[in-house]
Amino acid sequence: MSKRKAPQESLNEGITDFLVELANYEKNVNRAVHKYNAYRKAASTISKYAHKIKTGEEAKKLIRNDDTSSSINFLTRVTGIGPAAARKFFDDGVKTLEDLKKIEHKLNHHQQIGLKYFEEFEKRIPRAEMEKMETLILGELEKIATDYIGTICGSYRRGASSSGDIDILLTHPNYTSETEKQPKLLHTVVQHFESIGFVTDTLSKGDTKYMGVCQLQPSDEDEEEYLHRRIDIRLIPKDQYYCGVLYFTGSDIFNKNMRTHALEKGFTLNEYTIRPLGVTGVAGEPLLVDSERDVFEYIQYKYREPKDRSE
Ligand code: DCT
Ligand code: MG
Repeated sequence: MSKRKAPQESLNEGITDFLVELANYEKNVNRAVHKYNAYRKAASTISKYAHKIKTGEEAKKLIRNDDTSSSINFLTRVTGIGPAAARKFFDDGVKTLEDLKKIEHKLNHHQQIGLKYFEEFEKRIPRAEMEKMETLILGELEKIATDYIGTICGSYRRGASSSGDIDILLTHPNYTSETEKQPKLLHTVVQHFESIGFVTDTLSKGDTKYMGVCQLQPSDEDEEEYLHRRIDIRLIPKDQYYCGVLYFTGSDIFNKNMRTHALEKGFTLNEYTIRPLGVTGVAGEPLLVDSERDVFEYIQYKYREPKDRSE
């Protein structure tokens, strides 16, 4: 009897067959050879795995294991390192946090701060801490000038139990899209937050957008120090403030859905304005907006409280 190789028992045949099918689809239908290769590679990795895959997480780990993209994705977790920089570091053999520390002098200021606080920035901010920061921020704004208007947006405003960062929107009645730029309104606030030790580092400072780092000082009842947190402050003209608040409250999915609905109703909506679209599809002048509700009403979208804006 001739020796016949026993058929290779594959525990994950369903998955690998499907991946091969996807690969062929990408190659033949979409002519996407890179996607074809990626699916083939994933199928090959999984076919060598000696256990039955039970969760997506397990499959992901496996597929990413030998993949350059896992190193590149990791590097982009450092604030200041985008996909292009990550790829460049990777090509130079810089793949881990330790590698980055060795070439710290080659990083720009933003990236250096990102590296310095890497572990702290990865941790989410508990809602109780966000509430403390909101009280401090709004209280200090009031001290600087009573007519500043500030809102902590992002997931915090949606009622999330924890947040990734602090997104502050700031405006002032004297500042509109018709007046001159007023960077001083923003820089005064930043300087004040630095002077009280709340803002500890700056990543970038423009006329309308500040990106930095902040930290609460522990009070007597606190047992531990607070972590360093990412803080963004945006100065927005008063007439664009509520479109800004709406946008930066999110979620990103809610924004996308609301923009789609706006288009269906003949409006174009972005983080600055809402404008009617003419028959030719050209956007007209911005509509007057004095609250988030105004935007909902223009496009006949049922009002939703921030806590109901996950999608
Ligand atoms: N946003 C958006 N589209 C994006 C990114 C952001 O519409 N691609 C808006 C919606 C949320 C807001 O900006 C703030 O962005 P993040 O801080 O990234 O989101 P978040 O909802 O505050 O989540 P996290 O708690 O992680 O900060
Ligand atoms: Mg956020």
